Amino acid sequence: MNGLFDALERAAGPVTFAPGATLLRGFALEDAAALLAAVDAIAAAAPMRHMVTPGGYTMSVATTSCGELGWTSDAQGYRYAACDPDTGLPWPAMPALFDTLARDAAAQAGFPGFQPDACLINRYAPGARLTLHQDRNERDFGAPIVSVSLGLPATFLFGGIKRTDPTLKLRLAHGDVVVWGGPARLRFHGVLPLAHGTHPVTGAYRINLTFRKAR
Ligand code: MD3
Ligand code: FE
Repeated sequence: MNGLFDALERAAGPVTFAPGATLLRGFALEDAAALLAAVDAIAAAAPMRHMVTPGGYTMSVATTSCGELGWTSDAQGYRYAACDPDTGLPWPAMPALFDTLARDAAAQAGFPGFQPDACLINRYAPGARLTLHQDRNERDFGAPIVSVSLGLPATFLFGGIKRTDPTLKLRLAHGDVVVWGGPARLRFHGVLPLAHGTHPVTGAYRINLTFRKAR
């Protein structure tokens, strides 16, 4: 029933649905298999783990990173670090395909010259969620964040500048890319608990890549 709508949306190219927030439906579809193979290689060197928040909660989402910097969380707080605290090693390098895809998407959304130095990789199993939060550990809020969704679909919550502002729901599916910059950069956002399902490429998971300029 949504097939035609999706097709039209695809043909129309980038859709800016809020100031600074642009959806590129299916932008990563052709690269999906290569992206997922790269995620497997990264996770072999820097295993997916459930980080503990400064408040003492273990996250339901499993994470790893690649690039010059990786995102970490522990009792001391959230931060970006050059080494993986679990292995003591530098995070795996950002694959050229990741960098190219993120730059191209950002440019299409009106952010030419985006140079990500970190890619946070989130893995959701059914039931995993991300409560409403802001991304403010990066130094330069002038740079956008580019997100790539792979595997099982999720309902994304897009809020306002205050935690209590109303939220808009956005269905993000395999291959969808969203660029969040300018006035959207500091808006609250989250992901509802992932529904059970099986995706032909990722099985029982959703994988989300977020490209950031952390320093
Ligand atoms: C809107 N990840 O890792 S990606 C995160 O699907 C995170 O795994 C979610 O939020 C996920 O921090 C959402 C979409 C996203 C990422 C960053 C944003 C939306 C954003 C920053 C500002 C506004
Ligand atoms: Fe976030």
